[in-house]
Amino acid sequence: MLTFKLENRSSDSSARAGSIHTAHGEIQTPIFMPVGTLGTVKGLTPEDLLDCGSQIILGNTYHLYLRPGAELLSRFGGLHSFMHWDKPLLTDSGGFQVFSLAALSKITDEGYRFQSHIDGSSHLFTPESVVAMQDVIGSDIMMCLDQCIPYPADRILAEKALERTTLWARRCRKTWQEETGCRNSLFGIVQGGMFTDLRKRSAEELVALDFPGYAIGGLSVGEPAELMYEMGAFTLPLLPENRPRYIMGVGTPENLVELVSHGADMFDCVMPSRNARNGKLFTRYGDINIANSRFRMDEKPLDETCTCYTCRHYSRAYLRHLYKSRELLAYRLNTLHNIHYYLDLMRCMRAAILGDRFAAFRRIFTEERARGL
Ligand code: PRF
Ligand code: ZN
Repeated sequence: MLTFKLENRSSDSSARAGSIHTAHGEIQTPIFMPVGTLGTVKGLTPEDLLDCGSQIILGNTYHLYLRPGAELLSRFGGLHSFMHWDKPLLTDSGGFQVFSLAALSKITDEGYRFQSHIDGSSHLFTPESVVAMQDVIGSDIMMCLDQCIPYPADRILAEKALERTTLWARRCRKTWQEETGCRNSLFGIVQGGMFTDLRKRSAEELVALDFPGYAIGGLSVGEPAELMYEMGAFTLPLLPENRPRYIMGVGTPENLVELVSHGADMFDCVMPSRNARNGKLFTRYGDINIANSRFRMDEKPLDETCTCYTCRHYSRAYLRHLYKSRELLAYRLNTLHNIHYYLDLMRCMRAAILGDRFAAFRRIFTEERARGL
């Protein structure tokens, strides 16, 4: 099981720096986890990920269960050795991916019945089966099965989903303890829609179950950023100070800075990798589209302050050319940069928290990002 050490709390916000110790190494928080849904962060090797400073990556139970499947992963001794990644690994439990990808036929207290988005075959995910699957994957951090609801959603649905999420958390915890001997770690996920009293109830019910860490789900599902911040700021302090707090599926660089200021420790999002493949690149001075004709003859590196492989060796004009020509190298170089940007942002936040200058860091970050390239 993991242990979490709180290293510093900023005096001018609720931001915190810490470290998580797992069987596959240490994670320095706050941390961003690149998304490697199918056992690969698209376009990058594990060595590339290490070069960018990745300390932990995320995989998806839903995808890995459908392909390559439990039998193969079990034969290979889990995902770490199958994909040649020996650092920490977190897996999402599958519920959210069923909700967003599969043809969901039925959600009941039993679990999710769904049809595969690959071949239409029928499957059932239960709290017990997703913990067993994550144990086969060998994830250092497994997530409970939860029910995420869309935005907007009414109170009746939000309450039902939170009750089911607690029920499932209890069953996941039991399976984790009795079937896996708490070999790895299991996080509970807070739901409750955009209702503060439901968020509070969800957090209290999960905290009573005593998980090694806690996630906040159901954010960044289409609500305005201000509402997401309000829910994050309300829910984060309800979680135990001495456990890692993870905000699932968030977000933009601005979202990360805001939520770290309220005490979040961990994030994952497809944004840096997916946007890279669509030519949308993050820089210190704002976001750009590399296809823009203004970069046609531009000899400067993408981000003059960035130390990534891409920025050390290539011009904006070359990156634009690769992207416009749909060259495979475009995906790779763009992804390297965007992941490096996100991880560097987290490192800068951590250093600012450790030096107790988070508010100053944040002022400069906001100013520079708005300046434009
Ligand atoms: N639950 C789970 N995974 C998730 C979410 C959730 O609510 C979200 C919502 N932003 C992203 N990924 N299990
Ligand atoms: Zn770069």
